[in-house]
Amino acid sequence: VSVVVLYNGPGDAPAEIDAWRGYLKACDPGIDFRVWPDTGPLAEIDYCLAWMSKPGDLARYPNLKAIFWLGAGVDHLLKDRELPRHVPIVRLVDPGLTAGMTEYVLQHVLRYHLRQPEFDAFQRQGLWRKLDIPLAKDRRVGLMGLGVLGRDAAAKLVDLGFAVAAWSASPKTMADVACFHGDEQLMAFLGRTEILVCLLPLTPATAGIINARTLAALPRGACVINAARGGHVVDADLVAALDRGHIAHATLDVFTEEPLPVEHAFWRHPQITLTPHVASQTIAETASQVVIEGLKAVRAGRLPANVVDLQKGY
Ligand code: NDP
Ligand code: OXD
Repeated sequence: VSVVVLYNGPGDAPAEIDAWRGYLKACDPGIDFRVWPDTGPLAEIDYCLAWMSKPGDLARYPNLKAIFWLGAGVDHLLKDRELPRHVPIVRLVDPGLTAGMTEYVLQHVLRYHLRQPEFDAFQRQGLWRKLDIPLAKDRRVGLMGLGVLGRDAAAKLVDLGFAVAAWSASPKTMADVACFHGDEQLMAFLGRTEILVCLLPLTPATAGIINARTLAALPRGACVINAARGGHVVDADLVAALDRGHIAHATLDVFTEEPLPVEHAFWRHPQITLTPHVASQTIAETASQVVIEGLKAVRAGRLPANVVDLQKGY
């Protein structure tokens, strides 16, 4: 019997908790599933499935064997000063999560490619006005981050015929994608990018990466889609770039403070499209299968896939 605690943050929907219990027990009836804070004796807990856990909480389980983080980005987790670093910390790499993000990226890239914000503005003015729309091969999309999510989005954008580039930390190759890497190639990558999509992890190296300097490096009229973390964007710099028309439009799913405070300028900015951190969501149906595979690996004495590199911070 393995004792698993689901720590999905207070206020989580009971239906979702039931779904996790159901899927995990269907795969492994031996799992003793407990829901935080009703953990029972802390020494009995073998594994934690966690999202937005309370700092310090994961350090309380003396016999913990692994942490399964129920999200792809571990920036919140790594802020926990008492995080037990001796156990494998597995981030979520899940086909359902990847598919959701690719849908979001495609939706917003297509919307910009097809100039929908301009048609929306014409509609509000009662204007019947046509605009030229280039072939996809002449639309330059740039992905910051060519990891699990960036690669899938890039592949689907290539399928649609877009001129795709990507920027990563280390050198990469991908068919039909112009690959850039490292600080020294960032400006060249931005200079050729009309629609910028951020899918980076939030680390000290990427915090504030969408700022006055990098926005100015994009061609005039570029659009920005941030589906990674709010901390990637310097909010005031983005608003300034939108106000002077250098950036035409931005789609933002994530914010430095969530929920986004009511008084924040982003809410009412006419060139901003906002979603409440839903670009992709963890769904028990697919995520539970990934967790089960990880549990099997740890029990068999193997290192599970997608262990977070604590040195790199993602
Ligand atoms: P991965 O770790 O698979 O990929 C990260 C990519 O970013 C890699 O290509 C990596 O480069 C690159 N990168 C990291 N640091 C730098 C740097 N300093 N300079 C240039 N490139 C860098 O992550 P995922 O694709 O799984 O997820 C990306 C992020 O998406 C998550 O961290 C999370 O914050 C966000 N996310 C948001 C969701 C939402 O609903 N809004 C849902 C899911 C995820 P290299 O390959 O060389 O290491
Ligand atoms: C994630 C997220 O990191 O949902 O998975 O933001």
